[in-house]
Amino acid sequence: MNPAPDFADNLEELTMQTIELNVQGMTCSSCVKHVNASLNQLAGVTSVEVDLTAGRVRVTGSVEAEPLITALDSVGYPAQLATSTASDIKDCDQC
Ligand SMILES: [Cu+2]
Repeated sequence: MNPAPDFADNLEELTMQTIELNVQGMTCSSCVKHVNASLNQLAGVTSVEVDLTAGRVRVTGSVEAEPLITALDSVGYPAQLATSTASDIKDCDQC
């Protein structure tokens, strides 16, 4: 039979975290479904909450923001990481 596998070294442990994204282009409940589906299929995603009116998505799981953003982009909803203090933006790179 097979020798006991030793995968322990390969385990990349990502801690559970909640990532908030600002998502553009969500206009109806159908969009919400698309966004939900595209995020839920990603490895490590535990839960997805979509706030249509705020244009925000909250993803919980052992995930990084980047694959979430990539997944949303690929289904037509440009997304970016929402800062936790969105109402308190002080520095702008462009002006
Ligand atoms: Cu829609």
